[in-house]
Parts: sequence; C-alpha cells; structure tokens
Amino acid sequence: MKIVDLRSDTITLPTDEMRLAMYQAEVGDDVYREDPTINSLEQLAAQMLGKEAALFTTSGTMSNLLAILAQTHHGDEVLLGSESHTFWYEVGGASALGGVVMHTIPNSHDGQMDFDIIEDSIRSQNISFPQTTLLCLENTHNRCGGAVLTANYTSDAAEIAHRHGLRVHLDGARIFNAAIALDISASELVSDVDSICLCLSKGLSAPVGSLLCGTEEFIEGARKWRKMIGGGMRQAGVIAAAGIVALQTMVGRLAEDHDNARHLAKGLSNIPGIIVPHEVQTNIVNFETSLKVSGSEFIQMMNTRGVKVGYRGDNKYRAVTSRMVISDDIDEALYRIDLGLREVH
Ligand code: TLP
Repeated sequence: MKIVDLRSDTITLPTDEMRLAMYQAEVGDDVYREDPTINSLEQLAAQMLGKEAALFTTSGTMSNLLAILAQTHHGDEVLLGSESHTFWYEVGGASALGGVVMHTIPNSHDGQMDFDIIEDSIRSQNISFPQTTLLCLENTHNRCGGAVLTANYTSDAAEIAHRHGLRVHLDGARIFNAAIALDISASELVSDVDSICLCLSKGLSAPVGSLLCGTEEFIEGARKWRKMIGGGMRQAGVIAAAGIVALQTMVGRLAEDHDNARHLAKGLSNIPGIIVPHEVQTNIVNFETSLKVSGSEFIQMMNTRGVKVGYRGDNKYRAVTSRMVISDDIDEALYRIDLGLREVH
C-alpha cells in the first residue's frame, strides 16, 4: 500500500538534480565567507526577493529568530499574529533568547491582522511601557490554512508600522506559494518589508535551509547573531547547492501543489462528516470533522489506511500537498478516508 503523506511539505525529498549539485558543489569555509556555493545562493535569494543581501541559515526557525534578534533590543515588544508560526512553534525563542515581549494580535482566518488593532497596539512613549519595535507578518499563513496576504495588505501594514518607527519582518517560509497564487513576483510582494525569510526545505524540496533577506547592514548584524547561536557553518555549500537548484527549478511547479490542494479540499467537503471551513488558496488544507471518533482515533484510523495528516486539536486537521503526492494519490487518499469514515458510522 502506498502511503499518502499529507502531514507537511517538509517531507519532500531532494531531486536527483539536487543530489548531483550537492556532490559537485564547490565549497570553502563560510565563516570566512569563502564558500562560493553559499555566496551564490545568498546572491540569488537576495535578487529574487529584491533585497540587498541574504544569509543562509539552517531553518526557518533560525531565520525568524535572527530577524528578531537583529532588529530589537532586549525588553522590546514585538507585534505578531496570535496564530503565527513564531508564536506557536518556535519554542518561544524570541522571548527566551531575544528577551522580547511577544504581543499577539488576533489573526482572522485569512491570516490578516486588523489594521486598527495593529495601530492601537503600538505603545506610545511612556516610562512604564516596553518599546514596540517590530511587526511580524506571515505569508502564506500556516495555521490559517495557507492563506495569502496580498501585496496591498502587506504594504498597508508596513506603512502603519513604519509611520510609528517599527520595522517589519515577514515570515515568508512559503513566500513563493503566495507569489504564485497571486501571480506576481515575490520581490513585488515583499518590497515594503524590511526583512523576510524564505524556506528551501518545504515545497521547494531542498533538504535543509532558509534564507534571511534584507539590507546589507541588517544582514551583517544577523550574521553576527547567527555566529553567536552556533549557526556559523563551514563547508555548507554541499547543502546550499541543493538550495540553488530549488530556487531555480522548483518555484513554478508549486502551482501543481495548489491544484492538488483544491482538489483535495473539494473531495473532503463531499465526504459526510468532514467540513473544509475556508477556501483553499495554496497548498494547505485545514479541515474539521463532526464525528464521534476522537482526533487520535481519526489519525490512527487514517494511518492504518496509509493516509497521514496532521492533527491540530479539537477535531481539526491539516493536510499539505507537495511534490511527494500526485493527483492520483489525492484520489486514493479521498477514497480511503471516505471508506474509513463509512466504517465508523
Ligand atoms: N512549519 C512546519 C512545522 O513547524 C509546523 C510545517 O510542517 O509546516 N514559518 C512557517 C510559516 C512554517 O510553516 C515553518 C515550518 C517555519 C517558519 C519554520 O521552519 P523550519 O521547520 O525550517 O524551522
């Protein structure tokens, strides 16, 4: 039985072209800035996102942490979405290591935060208040089912932040999914944010890595922080090589993942007992069940039928499409889920 793994797009395996590029990569000591492959990857990412410079990091979590460390001071306040990845899944690193207060603003189901609430949350000058110095956005929005923030939304949010002297960081782990869904260039989409991270290891299928992008000055600061937290790598061109292939060859095909996700969402909503609450915009499908089975029973039941999805608590689930699942696999998963639920009823 073929397993249909819909837990995440992080499960994507490197392509043969990536493995060959890794084998052939020219390398050097990156702490001395002498790894030509890393230098090329950083230049390519900066150019694709329209920023001056980029820094290769081990993960999206590290990039987001560095963005906060390099743009705040200990004790500052950071505004971020109540459903943001940084708030939920980065082990509280911004507070633990950066000493910042994470002030959450409600995310609506489309990943947006209300502009009035953002503006009202920015602290005035008062001896008793922390200084609000950074606004974080996320595009596409993971917990909000891969929702896309438009270029206008991003610019308007950045305008509010900048008017009050804040900087803006965008968690763009899946920024190319957003750009493809909106049919605009990624650089246009992020032109008004000060820093952005993108991930190579999700739908783009590279085995490791993320890039943090912004001004030369910001990246120099982030590079120093990266060294402090042990992220200064040596001949890491062997992994950066796969990242170059990812950026050069894997962006366009993300549209296929979006088509598969829409197909999955449509099929799921036709199964009695399953609800897909919101329109699917990219490669993440959030769905809910109104069944008597518990979440863990549902997951177990799906596992025995060779379908893997993520559990989000409260009878809520996540299915993510990627290069590892083709359209036929989606049909197979739908068939197995339908069959399984009929047996439970
Ligand atoms: N997300 C993972 C899990 O951590 C939930 C996934 O399976 O989706 N920002 C966003 C928006 C992300 O979705 C993720 C990973 C990260 C940052 C962190 O990236 P990594 O895993 O490279 O640290």
